[in-house]
Formats: sequence, C-alpha cells, structure tokens
Amino acid sequence: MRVLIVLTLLAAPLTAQAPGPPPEAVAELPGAGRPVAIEAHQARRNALLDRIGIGVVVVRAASQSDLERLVVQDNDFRQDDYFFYLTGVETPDAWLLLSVTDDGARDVVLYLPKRNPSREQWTGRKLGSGDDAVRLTGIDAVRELELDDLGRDIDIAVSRTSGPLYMTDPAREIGAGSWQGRLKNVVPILDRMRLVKDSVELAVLRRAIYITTEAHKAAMRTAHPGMYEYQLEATIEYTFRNMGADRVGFPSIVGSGPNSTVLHYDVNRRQMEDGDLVLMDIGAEYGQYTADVTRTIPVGGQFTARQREIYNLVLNTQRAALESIRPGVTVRELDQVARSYLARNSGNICGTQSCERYFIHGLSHWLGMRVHDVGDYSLPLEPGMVLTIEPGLYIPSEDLGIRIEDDVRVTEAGYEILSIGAPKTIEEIESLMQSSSRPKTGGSGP
Ligand SMILES: [Mn+2]
Repeated sequence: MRVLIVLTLLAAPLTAQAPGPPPEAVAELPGAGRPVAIEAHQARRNALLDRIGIGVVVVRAASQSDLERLVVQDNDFRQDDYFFYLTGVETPDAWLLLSVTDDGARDVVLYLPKRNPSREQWTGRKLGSGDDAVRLTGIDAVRELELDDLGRDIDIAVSRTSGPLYMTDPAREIGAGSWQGRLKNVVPILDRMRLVKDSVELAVLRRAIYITTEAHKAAMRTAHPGMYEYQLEATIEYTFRNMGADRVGFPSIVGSGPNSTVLHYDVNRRQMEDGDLVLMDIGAEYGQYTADVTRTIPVGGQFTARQREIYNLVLNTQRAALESIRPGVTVRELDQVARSYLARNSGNICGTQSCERYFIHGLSHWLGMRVHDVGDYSLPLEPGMVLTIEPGLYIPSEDLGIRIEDDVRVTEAGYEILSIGAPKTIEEIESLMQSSSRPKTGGSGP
C-alpha cells in the first residue's frame, strides 16, 4: 500500500546540480498520491478555459489495470496525462468537469469514485470526496462519482453555454446526452499548453533528469569488460528506484559493441568486451515526468583512437546544435544545423563521403510526461519548452554506435542543459571511469 508523502519539492524548485535527497516527509492523506501544486494546477485549468473561451470540458482519469487479465508483471497505476496535468490527482477513475458560460462564469467540479474499503485492502487506500479532497486538490467542488449524476451535470453545464463540449477522448465517453452534436476534441489545445512547461513541471523534470544523470555516473563507475549489459541496466535502474523514481520512462537501452548501432535495442543480454563502446539511453520517470539522456562510454575505461575521432565529431555536432537554440528557431532548423555541421566537418572520418549518412534519426523531440512528448514540431521554440538534442552516428560495419543526448530547456536568451550532471567529454568520462574502483574483468553471467 502506498504511503502518502508531502514534498517540499513543489514549493522550492530544485536545481540540476544539487537537488539533494528526495524531500519526502510528512504523511498526509492516504491514497491521494503526492501533494498537488494547487496554484499551478488552478493556473493550468484557467489557461485552458481562457483558450476555449466558452464551452464545457470533461476530462477522465485513467482506470486501474486488471492485474489478472491485462498486466503480466506489474500493476503499477499511472494516471492519464491530461487528467494529471489539470489536477495533479493520482486517483483512478475520476472525472473533471470544467465550464465557462457565455457570460464568463467559470465552474470546476472533480468527481471521485466512492471508496470501497474491502477492495482497498487489495489495492490500497483511495482519495474519496470530502473536505480532505477539497483541501488537497484546491478544487472547491469535489463530488462522489455517480455516472448518472455526472451525465446530468454535463447536460446542465452544456445548457448554460453556447460553446462546444470538449473531451479528451470523445469516442469512449459516457452516455449520449443532448450534447452529442457539439463534441470537440480538447487534446490539441492541451497538447499546445503542455509544450511550454510551468515552474512546477520544470522542478519535477529537473528531479527526473537529476536521477538519470546520477544513474549514468553509477554506470560509468561500474562498467567493465566481462560484465553483461543487463548488469549495467540493473545498476541504472537500481539508482532510479533508490533515488525515488516511480518507474522507467521507457525501456532502458544498454547496447554494447554491435548493439550500440541498434537504435532501440533493449534486450540487454550481451556480455561486454574490452574495446567495446556501450551506449546507454535511459530515463527515470518521476512525478509523471520523464528524463531521456544518452551517454556512450568505453567498456574498458578508455576510448580507442577511432572511437575518439567519431565521438568528438558527434559531440561537436551536438554543440553546434545547442548553440543554435533560442526562441524563434524550429526543431527542423536545429536538425539542419547538425546535418550541415556533419557535412562540413567529417573530413575523411567516414571515407570519401560525409558521416551524415550514418546519422539516421532525428536530432530532437519534445520531452515531458511522455518521452516523445506531445506537441507540434513545426512551432518555433519558446522559453519553457523542453527538448532533447541527440545527434548520433551508427556504423554497423565497425560495430560502432555513438549517441550523445541531453535534455534542454529553452530560455529567453538561449538554452539551459538540464542534464549537465552526466559526464560528457572524453576527458570527463575517462576520468570518472578510471578514478573509480571498477572491477577489471568478470561478470556473474546468466
Ligand atoms: Mn531521446
């Protein structure tokens, strides 16, 4: 059963450099999840209502998965992103109703399922409607969910506005009320909002990213010839959980030697050899937000001359792209900067042609609640957007793949690298690997 904890995190944004230990302490309300950043969520709901002008919005929470039927290994509940974005509430099967009448009156109602003590003995305590829920969520109207009542409330809300009825997933919603002809999808509006992170989102993202950079350091301190990829994966994911991450944001990619050239390799079963590179593309998820940071390191602690040559080309390509980040630039333009850098600076590293032909994926994606977060890639960058910058070169004939990926926040003046804590230059990586007490050989195989 989940123990409820209050974080000072939300009050005091953390820096990537020194967030310290998870500031989790005071037990509050069992079953509610982490404390809600009340003002930030109110601001998001108001921003949504500003955008729709008039109308009604209905947002539904995720449902608990069925452990027997649907979930083979882990029944870990994860809230629906849109519901979480607007409420911060981790309760399953809840609903949120927002409305603005034609004369501008706003109303917000949260519906929480009736608590079921005998089921809670199996699945843990849930947040029920009542004064506690009002205090915890900052929503004044919290009602016990009855689907018939919700349908009636939607009818009433719709009758008070000439605007549309927006839903996150119109196809699966309840009943067939008088509103059917006025249904619209609210997802494009919410996706546009989620693209620019507020201060609470940034604080949570910083924590996810900090945990991830610490995991990279732990991996660098333990990687050695003879070790299996899954053992490095275990070091990484141990660090995630040990530092309070909720789960992985995506399956950890730990690809050595030939596997470093496979972009989404996540089998992680190969025994690593001296002379191999190992590419680690990993991301802890914390508070519903995920990091996504890649480092590529020499298993033996020292890059070969050939590896150094390619590594520095990738690193300098990343620098060129990073230095082009500023408000107004598009992701496509950054991608072009990286490609033309490669075209101009490959020399004869990749033979007579440019190394660009080995850069086989895009440079960037949005980052947030999803590792490939929602949002339109044609939009120019704005302060508060968070994206990855991840050039890579993959040469299968040499069993050589190198990707370097950082998480970056767009600022007024340019950019901030949020994943600065993970060693990145050859000197930084070799120095950390060689100063640690890594075993020289051996791994406890399968
Ligand atoms: Mn990525």
